[in-house]
Amino acid sequence: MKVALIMGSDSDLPRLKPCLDSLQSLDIACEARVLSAHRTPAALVAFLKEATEDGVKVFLCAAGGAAHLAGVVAAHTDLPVIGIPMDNAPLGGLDALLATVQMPAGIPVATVAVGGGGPANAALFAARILAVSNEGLAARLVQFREDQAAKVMKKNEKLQAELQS
Ligand code: RP5
Repeated sequence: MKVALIMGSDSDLPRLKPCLDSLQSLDIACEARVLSAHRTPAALVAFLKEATEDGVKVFLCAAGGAAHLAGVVAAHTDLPVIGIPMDNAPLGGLDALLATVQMPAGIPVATVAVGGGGPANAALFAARILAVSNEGLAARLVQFREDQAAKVMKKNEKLQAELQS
């Protein structure tokens, strides 16, 4: 049970920490690489082959600006591809969002939100794909959801206590 996270630049890495953390907390192995659709096209295609032979089941692709990474990866594989548009200056990620999400019919890319919960949701979406055929992971996702709900309820209780004091 393994995924690959490909980022177009190491400048993307700090904002991908929630993605890596979420994968780790769900016990999903991840191969992370800096590879660019534009700057290292041959190395990118070589990695896709190697990763597929190595058992990777989902590709997560993070890129900013003219973000063609997820689309190019999807063009080279039949495995699920999740695009993570990065919120770079000067256009704030709208450029990356449109470049990632507006795929032509026949080559699908599932695209998460720009910034915010996008990177973490990419990990959770990959987990849901893998959980279809992995009961242990499905159980961990149920536990994750319960823990998340419990945290929100605790925050609500705190708010109610503050409002009444
Ligand atoms: C994209 O260009 C990368 O994914 C990154 O978000 C952006 C800028 O890259 P650097 O100039 O910081 O290497 O391909």
